[in-house]
Amino acid sequence: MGEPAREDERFMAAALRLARRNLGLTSTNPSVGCIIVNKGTIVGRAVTAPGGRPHAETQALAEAGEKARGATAYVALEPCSHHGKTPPCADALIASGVGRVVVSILDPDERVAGRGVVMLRGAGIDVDIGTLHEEGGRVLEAYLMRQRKKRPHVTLKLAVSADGMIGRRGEGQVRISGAVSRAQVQVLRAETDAILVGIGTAIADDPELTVRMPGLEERSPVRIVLDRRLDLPLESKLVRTARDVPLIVVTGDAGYPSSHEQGAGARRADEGQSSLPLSSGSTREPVLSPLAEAGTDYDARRGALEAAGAELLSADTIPDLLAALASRGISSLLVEGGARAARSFLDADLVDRILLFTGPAAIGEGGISSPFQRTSVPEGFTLRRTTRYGDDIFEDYERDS
Ligand code: AOF
Ligand code: ZN
Repeated sequence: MGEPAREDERFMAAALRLARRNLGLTSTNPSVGCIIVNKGTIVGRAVTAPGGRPHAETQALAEAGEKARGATAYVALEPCSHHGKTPPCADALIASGVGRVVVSILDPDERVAGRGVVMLRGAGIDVDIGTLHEEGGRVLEAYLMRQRKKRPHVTLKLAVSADGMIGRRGEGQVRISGAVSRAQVQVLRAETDAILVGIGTAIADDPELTVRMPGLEERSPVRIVLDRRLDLPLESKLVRTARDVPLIVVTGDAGYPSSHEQGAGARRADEGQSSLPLSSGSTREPVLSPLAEAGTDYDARRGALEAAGAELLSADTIPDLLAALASRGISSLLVEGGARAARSFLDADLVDRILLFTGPAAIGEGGISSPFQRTSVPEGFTLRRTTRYGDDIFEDYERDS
């Protein structure tokens, strides 16, 4: 007989690994993993299905069938107790005859909030709560943030050159990080509900912000551009793909306080260039020019963007924007650049995690300064992990709670 606690952790770790698999696919539902174990053997395993239903438990129980009787169910999140779009998982667990349920995290959804556990215990099932709760809290962090704070969990991603720059003035994308980092960013995007950039970056880089990795293509998150004046060009890749992958254009002051007082060129120089890694190290001019420069007035620009499939969203502050995104079920947001967008979120104290990629080369003259670099990460963040991706140093910082 192994130690029961150890065994619980081992199976819960497996349930959490399963949960990770569908991160970014189940919104507005959390991605939950469930493992059913009978006498030390896994007889059922499942993760919340893409789109959020069916829930994990019902699928895992279906696989286990009769073998669920007397078994232990390991679930990342407390089984639901409500009649939502599907019947309660707590009822399904009771009906299956499982003898014990091990839960990592209690569900803060007000329809559940402990009732799942009460139902299970009421039916004579042993319930243990809190196994690997730290890890469980990380896997479910986006869902928990939206439930508890009514805003998405915000990750800021920055790629910074050895001399602390995120790009070069007047240029499109400049190579900062290498191929391994680029692949990591694709995985990150696939796990995220939405990606955000500022208009300067959208114009300077003309990014598509989709996931382009074999097997992950269908996981492209919602793209969001902070664009107070509606400068996003109709010929940009973002607009041209707006019918296939949702695009939200944010107007109002959240789309940059003060940016309207500056000329487009000044804004571009100040905030242009995302930290997006690039296809070539070439020096080229920004690929696009702002829509306003075409002489179209605001209402016409608005109409044209909407006709192209973009959705316009007005928000006056970053907190307002985040609340609006949360109310549409967006639980995780990846801020990808540029410097001004990064600063807006940092100034609002609304960054939960910072992923910093530091490349080996210097940008030199004409560089656009990063809001911070390895030696000057804002206070209130703790380094959780550091590793090398090729020649890049990768650091993962978490906000102190
Ligand atoms: C579970 N197992 O795999 C998931 C759960 O809209 P509904 O009916 O699908 O309910 C959504 C809620 O269900 C969600 O807010 C959360 O409380 C729970 N998610 N619960 O038992 C699962 N994904
Ligand atoms: Zn459920």
